[in-house]
Amino acid sequence: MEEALKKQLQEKFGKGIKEAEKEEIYQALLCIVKDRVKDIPHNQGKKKLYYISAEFLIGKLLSNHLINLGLFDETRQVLAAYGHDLGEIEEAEPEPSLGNGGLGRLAACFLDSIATLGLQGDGIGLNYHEGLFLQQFADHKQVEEKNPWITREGWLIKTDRHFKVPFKDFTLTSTMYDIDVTGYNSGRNKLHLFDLDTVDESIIQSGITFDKRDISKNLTLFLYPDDSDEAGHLLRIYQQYFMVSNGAQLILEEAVERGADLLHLDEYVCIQINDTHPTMVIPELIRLLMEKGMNEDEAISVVRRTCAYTNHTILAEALEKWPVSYLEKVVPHLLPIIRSLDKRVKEEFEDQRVAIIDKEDRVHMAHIDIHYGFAVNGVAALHTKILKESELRPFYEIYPEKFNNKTNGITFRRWLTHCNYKLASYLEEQIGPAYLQDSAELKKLLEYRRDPQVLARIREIKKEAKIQLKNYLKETQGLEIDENSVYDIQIKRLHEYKRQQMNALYGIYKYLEIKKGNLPKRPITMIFGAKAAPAYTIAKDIIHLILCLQELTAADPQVSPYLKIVMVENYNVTKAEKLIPACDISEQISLASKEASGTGNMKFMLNGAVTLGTEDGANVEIHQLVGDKNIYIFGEKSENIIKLYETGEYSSRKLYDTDPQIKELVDFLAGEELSAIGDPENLNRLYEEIRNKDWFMALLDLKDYISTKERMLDDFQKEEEWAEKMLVNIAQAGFFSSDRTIREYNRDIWHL
Ligand code: 26Q
Repeated sequence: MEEALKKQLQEKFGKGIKEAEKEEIYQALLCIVKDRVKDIPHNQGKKKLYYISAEFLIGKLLSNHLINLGLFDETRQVLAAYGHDLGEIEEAEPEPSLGNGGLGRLAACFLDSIATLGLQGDGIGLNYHEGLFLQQFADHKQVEEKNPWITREGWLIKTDRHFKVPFKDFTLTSTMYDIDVTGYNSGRNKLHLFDLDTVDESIIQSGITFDKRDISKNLTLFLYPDDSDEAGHLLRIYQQYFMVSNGAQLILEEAVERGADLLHLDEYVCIQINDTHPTMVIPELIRLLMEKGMNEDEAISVVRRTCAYTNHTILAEALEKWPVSYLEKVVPHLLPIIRSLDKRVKEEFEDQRVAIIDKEDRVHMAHIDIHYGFAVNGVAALHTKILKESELRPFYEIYPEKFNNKTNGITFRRWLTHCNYKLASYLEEQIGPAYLQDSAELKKLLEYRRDPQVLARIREIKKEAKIQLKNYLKETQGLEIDENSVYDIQIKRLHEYKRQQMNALYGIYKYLEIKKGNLPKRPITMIFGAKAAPAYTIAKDIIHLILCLQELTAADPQVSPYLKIVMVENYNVTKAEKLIPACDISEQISLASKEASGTGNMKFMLNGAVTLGTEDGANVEIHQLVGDKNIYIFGEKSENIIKLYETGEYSSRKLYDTDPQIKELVDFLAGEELSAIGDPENLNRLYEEIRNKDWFMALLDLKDYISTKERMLDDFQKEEEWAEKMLVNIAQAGFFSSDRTIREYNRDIWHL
């Protein structure tokens, strides 16, 4: 690496390694790594998997490739010898913001594991020029800006594949871009991102607003453009169809190249549909196969053997339903097929609940996937159980054999080796490198659970990560935090069901306790990171609350030595990589039954944080693995929550009126301390929402949450015992490797 780097820097910039600027070293490494990646053979085989997804939250790629190519250690050492730090060099790399949260990051972890296992599998998505959005804070509020990430030199490779995509009034010609996907010590796959040459960033006015009707200029500008009006809705249909039509054409072309007889497409291809956003791939494939001469029965039968669907949510508002009239306006040529699919279902099943087109003439996208795919999976054991028993029960009764669980996972290359190099190296010293290929090996660490030396070293590594985070937050946001405090972290999309508002109410509780003179034994740093969907008013009000609490606590000399509340701006993959290794308490506090899985919970555990959580999503499986002593569980169970929704019995107002402690905390939202800092309109709206609606029942679990967190903070003081909890969490995290998840997908669904 040293020679290659010298040569590149000399040729490109006429400099040696020592004198080169960080940006220049990054450019040189980019060139070297891209070149090496090219030499890795593509994974091959008769059958190929396509993972089609609206989001791929891939994060920065330099270290990822270095690790996978086995060049990470060497590169770090070479740079260090010349006074450079790889972490700092990476700051020159822009992070693509091609995703929103868990579903997108999962897709990225899966691509890493698919390649690592030597499986032939590519991603298919869109090349959003401005990503989701860049979050900035102004006046204690979220402001959205565009987030350009495409640069002249980067990982994106323009190909000469183009497809024609027909819409109602015009046809667009796509360009396919590729990003290489490497595996750990293994072969190579691709992420294909489709785009239009005519897209024009200059149509963006202030923030993220633009003319939603100018499709040839706006199609791939943003992920999830605002769909609060009809033009926005139509734009999302344009995007989705553009993604799946390109995908379907590519898939068929490549299958034919591999020698497929299209009547046996399922022997050559499996398509994994990542939630309902790519669902139109089903009617589109049927359409294309019929164009090639198949009759409808044949085409349906082929597609049904080829497509599999993953469900990532049970929230009603996320289950996509498109009005037929909207589809008519964008893709009228798909409607005869969708109507025919619907007719076949109605002929076979009387139950209205399983219809594709409902009485209000809306197309239920998930229903297409379930009827016309061969597999349906949930993403954690509890989630799949809820799908079978309640949310998708009528479907489970029809097709029990299609339903299966695939508990999510994370790639340890990014979420341990890269983000917590010191811990990864120490684990390797203790138990050997085998855990990198076989994550179950991490259990060997349990032998050391009472070894004071090992426990001391694990604590030391955590402390170093906490200092690094402190410095990072100081440099990037001017925030002051104390590395001797306990770091309590909640980072995820902002949503009421994830209950950041409940955590904020804890912050208010602690603030008031400190004001009364009840000081915590150890200072507490509460850290939040979250983007709110631009049109999600209450989510933005919750951000406003947190930012007001940040100022309130920082400005109060009586409180700030004991309690800091901070919110990280523009939370993304890169920031997660810095926050997770430094965390003591991992907040996983969704209302039971609402978080399909969670994957942040797994990342924290692997890095030695202890979970404070409800029995929801994969928390249930974490609980089973680490045992009662090594996790803090609170809150109402999912069965009871589901019943509460059925009976409509829950009343936050009753809790507010009858419990003085709850009332005190909720009243603080509308009190003078906060309104002196923030905007009374936002604070009062949130106050009324929680007091009178509280759809996700934050007040129901609030008291149990507070007392469990207090017990946890007490236990944090028992340093040896806490270190053992950290160790057990790390040791039991092996199950959550995405390599394990992908082996299961391949064993049960893909059969590559
Ligand atoms: C739907 C309709 C209109 C506009 C947007 C959407 C939409 C967009 C994104 C609906 C859902 C999403 C994203 C969902 C998501 O990220 N789900 C998460 O998936 C993770 C991976 O399986 C799980 O771990 C999380 O529990 C789940 O919340």
